[in-house]
Amino acid sequence: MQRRSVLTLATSTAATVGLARYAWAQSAYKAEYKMSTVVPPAFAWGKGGEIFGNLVRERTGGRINIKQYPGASLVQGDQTREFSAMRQGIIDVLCGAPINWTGTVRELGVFTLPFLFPDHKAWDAVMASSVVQKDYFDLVRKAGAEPLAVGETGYRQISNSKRPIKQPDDLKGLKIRVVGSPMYGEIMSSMGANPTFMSWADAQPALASSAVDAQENPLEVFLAAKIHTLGQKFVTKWNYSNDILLFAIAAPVWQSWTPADQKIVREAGIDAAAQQVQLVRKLFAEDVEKVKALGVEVHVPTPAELAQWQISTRRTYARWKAQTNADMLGKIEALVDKSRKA
Ligand code: X2X
Repeated sequence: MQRRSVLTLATSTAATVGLARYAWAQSAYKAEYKMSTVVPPAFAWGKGGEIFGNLVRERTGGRINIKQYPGASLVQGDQTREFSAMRQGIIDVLCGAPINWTGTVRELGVFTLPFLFPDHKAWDAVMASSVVQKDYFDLVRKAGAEPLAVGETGYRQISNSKRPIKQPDDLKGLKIRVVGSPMYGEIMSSMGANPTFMSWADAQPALASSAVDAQENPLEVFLAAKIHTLGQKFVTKWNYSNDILLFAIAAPVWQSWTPADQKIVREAGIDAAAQQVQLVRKLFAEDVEKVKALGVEVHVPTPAELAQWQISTRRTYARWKAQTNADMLGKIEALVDKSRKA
């Protein structure tokens, strides 16, 4: 009898501890998880964030409520501070272009080197590689976030208010707004342009007031933000850089969720990323016609012109390959080569 009651006591104590842990886990859930995106859902990128938040909310029955803060408003519009703000607990969920975070973790910009991906076939071959994904995801984990999935920011194209840009010399003397990595600045200055770093929030007034002559962004961004109304009359679709769109959760937040919820969130990230990539590709296929319809002159470079651009960025490429992650880039280059021959 005595033995039995000791056992009962032990069992009920274990149950209480278990329950307490469960209750703790539940109460550790926040009422709202803050997600930063640079642009709102009218852009494919912001839409990807919106889709993700909605899927998580639906599939967890509202247990995990992700709220989107577009305009990088959690960091007062300074998108280059997103990653460090995530580390400080100001941002819980990232849905962004790692190029913006290279000031915090340089290697995260490994996909953005000039003319690395000649086309979507190459881009897909690299992103489908479990080896590259593991390398990259390990890097993100080491930096303090749990990576979920990879979408696509989109091929970045150059626009300006002065003249058609068909060869590197045409960039001479142009004041161009760039963001993210100093690498973008180097690419531009190596061709004789004058790069100025500024956030997306500051870029639009700077274009409107002609403080800068040029900018570079995916054409779906050009269209959604109506950049043609800011005096940008010439576009060159040179496909020089195409970053991923990383869906990731701040490590302490990720650890506060039950394994079952982690699974739901990861799957939601993968589904949202797939939908976002589809949307970006659809917009990419239509962009030249849409931009032309606004009265903007669009130049699509010939293969010979593209080769010239590539040559002019070779030194910058080599420098940044060495400075980011030469090992991972070697693997990426091999996959790109293979996709060209396939
Ligand atoms: O600011 C930009 O140019 C944008 C929206 O493309 C990025 O955040 C990299």
